[in-house]
Amino acid sequence: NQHHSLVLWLTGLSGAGKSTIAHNLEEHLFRDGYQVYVLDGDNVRLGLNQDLGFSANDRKENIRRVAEVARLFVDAGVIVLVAFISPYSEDRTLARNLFTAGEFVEIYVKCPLLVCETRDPKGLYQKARHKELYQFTGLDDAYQEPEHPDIVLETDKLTVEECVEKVISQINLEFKA
Ligand code: GGZ
Repeated sequence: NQHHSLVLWLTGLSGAGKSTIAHNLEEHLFRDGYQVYVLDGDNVRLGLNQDLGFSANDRKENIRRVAEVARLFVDAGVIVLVAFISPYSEDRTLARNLFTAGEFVEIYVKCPLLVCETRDPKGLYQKARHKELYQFTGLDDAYQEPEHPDIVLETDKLTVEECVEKVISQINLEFKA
């Protein structure tokens, strides 16, 4: 009961709620006494990955580096919450392969494109629709749905709190295993 480090890998469309859920989970786990850290676009794309854009190759490299950083955090004994679109199945598989089976939990933050587009918190979908932004995931770039996610969170049906509870109950089971 002492090796609690793992990766909670959140994947889903822009606006699905990955970062919000990750930060709420972080708070919950921190209060429970766990060492926890969130990796997302805000702290990785602005620094380590500032040389990368949104071409297929850049997204691939983005996810590869994020997975390697997550690996380091797990080695350091931290629960790492990873919140990137991570749209390509192949790249999520490469990420998963850096970890043992119990260390990697794939969480599909599932929300219909139309709902994400309606939320549009940063106005990016609108920009993409107006051709001011290209290769936007879900519009003119692919999002390959996870086929066997460990956890699915339907954010158009559940509150943030319900999503957090669902994850906590699932990973508690893994801790006891
Ligand atoms: C998708 C884009 C794009 C394009 C900028 N496609 O909702 P956000 O704003 O805060 O999150 C999105 C973020 C996606 O970066 P990721 O590193 O998660 O993507 S990937 O895993 O595919 O590498 C969005 C913003 O960056 N954004 N342009 N063209 N999202």
